[in-house]
Formats: sequence, structure tokens, C-alpha cells
Amino acid sequence: MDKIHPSEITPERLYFSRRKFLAGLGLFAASTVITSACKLGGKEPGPGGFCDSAQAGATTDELGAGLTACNDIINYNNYYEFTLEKTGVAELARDFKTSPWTVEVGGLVKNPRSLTVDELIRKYAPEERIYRLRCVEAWSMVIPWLGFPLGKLLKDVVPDAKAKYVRFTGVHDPKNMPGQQDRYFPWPYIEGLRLDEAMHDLSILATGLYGKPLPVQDGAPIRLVVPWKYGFKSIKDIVRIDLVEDMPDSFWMSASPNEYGFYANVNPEVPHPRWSQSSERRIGEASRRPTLPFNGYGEQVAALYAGMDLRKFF
Ligand SMILES: Nc1nc2c(c(=O)[nH]1)N[C@H]1C(S)=C(S)[C@@H](COP(=O)(O)O)O[C@H]1N2
Ligand SMILES: [Mo]
Repeated sequence: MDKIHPSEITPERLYFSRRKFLAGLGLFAASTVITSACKLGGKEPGPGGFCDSAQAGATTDELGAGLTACNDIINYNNYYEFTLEKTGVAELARDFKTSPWTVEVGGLVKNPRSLTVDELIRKYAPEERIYRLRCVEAWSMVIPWLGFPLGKLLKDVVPDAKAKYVRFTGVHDPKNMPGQQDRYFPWPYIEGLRLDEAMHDLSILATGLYGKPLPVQDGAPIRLVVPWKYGFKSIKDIVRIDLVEDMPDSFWMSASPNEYGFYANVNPEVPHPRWSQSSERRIGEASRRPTLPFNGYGEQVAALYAGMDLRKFF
């Protein structure tokens, strides 16, 4: 298992504006840090043996990079509904109930639908997609998802001519998601895509990884995966998908509008206001890799943004 040295995590934590704010008020609990440091040192990888029987159909992505180890994918997560600590999600999420689960698909459509995840899986037969995931915090993984094109579902509900965007809503369950008791954030998690981005074949709804149903910490039972955008666009635990006329305000646009935009296409030339985006730390690898425009999917997706100033539409 990839050992994450505290010094690698520190910059994000140090500069995270809310934490600075809380630290200033003396509200930042030192115990949080100590607890997670202990977990890092002592915890066995993988809850419930998920990875023991995990299997992917390939060993690399199409660029020849090896898959990220299963234990790293399920033990290093961003999932603010549970915690801000990447290595603490798996444990906090262990008992979260993800079945039965219904997804409402509606808004500006001819055939609104309410479908359980079981129904979605039966209907759209998830297949393996090996995608790079590039977090805006400059770490990355290669993940063998099981998923199906979002566009298939959208076609079936028949968007109205007025529909220009798709808005995704995550579950709101503060009783069972301790991070949602933190009222600093605009819960529930919201994300959005332009309709043509959502219809692109690379955009999938994922229901599994490494050949098995999604672990809770990776967004069970159903999440979006849009591999050419920063990871925060790939919203977990979706309960609603709405076709809408206006550009949705996402969770991160609301929480920190100067740092996070709607498009969030991976772009090594546009630094985050607080760090460079020109390279990334691939989890499990010793040295950094250069970050690729559109996370290496430019051939497939650059045409979606023809004529747009990609520095302005961040
Ligand atoms: N609902 C929800 N979705 C989310 C997040 C989150 O906090 N809540 N974090 C995002 C971020 S920042 C990243 S990098 C990816 C991480 O996915 P993973 O934990 O499966 O690697 O999920 C994204 N989707
Ligand atoms: Mo992220």
C-alpha cells in the first residue's frame, strides 16, 4: 500500500481556507490530526476484504500506465459528506446504507423517470472503463470503473429543446453523514455539465470498480465519472439528475467561487490560485508526472470547447 507521508498531505490542509479560518478562531481540533495520524500508521488496508477478490479486465490504461492498487483507491478518498480527511473516509462510511437507492431523473424532459440503481444496472449493463482520475489537489489515480454512458439514460428521458445543462444532486443525510453536519458547506453536493459534455461517450455513471459494486467511500451506489475534468466534477452518491436551462451552481463554485469554476477541465497551463497544476503525484508512484491537457483525453473532447478561451472558462 502506498504510504502517504504527512508532508505530502500538509500543503492542502494548511492552505485550505476554511481550516485557516477555523484555526484563527481556535476551533481547529488538534485531536483530529492526531487521530488520523494514528490510523495512517496502524490500519490494515482494505475494509472487509474488498480487494481480495477485486479484478480488472486490463492492467494498464490506454497510455500504458498501471492501474492504481485497489487498496489505494478505496483508502484514499475525497468525500466531504463524511470527513475532510482522505484516509478516514473508508472507516466513517462503512455502515452507510446504499440500498435500496432511487435516482430521480427529471427537469426539462419528456419522460421523467424514477429508477432504482438495480434497475439502472439491469437496463444499462455497466462495462469496464479504465480512466485516469486527476484531483484538483494535484494527485491522480488510474481506476478501473464499471459504468455506463450517462448519455444513454439522458436519451431515454428525452431532453426538451430548452435543456442546456444537466444538474446532479448528491444525497442529503446529515444524520448518517457526519461531514454534512458541518454547516460551512452548501449541502447537498451539486455538480453540473453542459448537455453536450454529458452526452459525450466518455461521461459515465459508475456503479462499480475493480469488477465489484462501488465501495461507499468511492461514491456508492452510483456516481458520475468525467475523466477529462478535475475530480470534484465526478459527484458521488447521486439521487437526482435534472435537465435545466441555466448553468447550475456547483458545490465548489458556491463554497469557493474564486478558485473553482464550472468547466474545471484539467489544464496544466492554468494554475490553481494556490498551487501549480503542471504536474501531479500519481498515487503509488515515487516521482511526479506531467499533467496532460484534458487529463490526456484531448483528442476525444477538445472539440467541445472550440473557440472558448480555456483560461477564462476555468
Ligand atoms: N458527493 C461528493 N462527490 C465527490 C466528492 C465529495 O466530497 N462529495 N469529492 C470529489 C473529489 S474532490 C474527488 S477527487 C473525487 C474522488 O473520488 P474517489 O474518492 O473515488 O477517488 O470525488 C469527487 N466527488
Ligand atoms: Mo478532488
